[in-house]
Amino acid sequence: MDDCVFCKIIKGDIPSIKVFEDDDVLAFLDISQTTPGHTLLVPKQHVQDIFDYDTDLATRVFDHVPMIARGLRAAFPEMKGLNICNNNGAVAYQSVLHSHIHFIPRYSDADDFS
Ligand code: DGP
Repeated sequence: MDDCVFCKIIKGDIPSIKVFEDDDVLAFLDISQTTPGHTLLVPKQHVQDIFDYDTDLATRVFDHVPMIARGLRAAFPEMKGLNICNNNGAVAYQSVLHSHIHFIPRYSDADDFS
């Protein structure tokens, strides 16, 4: 997808801070850093949202979730918890139309939820 910001990140046309990469996925730091370590996991194949996945691709992408979570816990030992969320559709606050999973580390009860 020529006009997709996450496809450009996957291709390296837009720089990102990579957390993990293999043949199926790229994980990189979210530009907004809602909290330190806020990470996005995206399929390399362009799919718009959860409704676009077939079972095989869903398995290959979502199987990475525990590993990314454990990696963030190792990298940010002061992390006390983690929100994992996946927005689908503008009404659900999806702003980038290339499916992605947010990992938002939580450090205290006072962390802003946004
Ligand atoms: P969502 O609202 O669920 O579609 O989240 C999209 C996220 O993508 C948002 O938290 C900000 C992030 N984002 C948008 N553009 C860029 C970019 O160019 N680089 C990085 N690293 N993150 C981006």
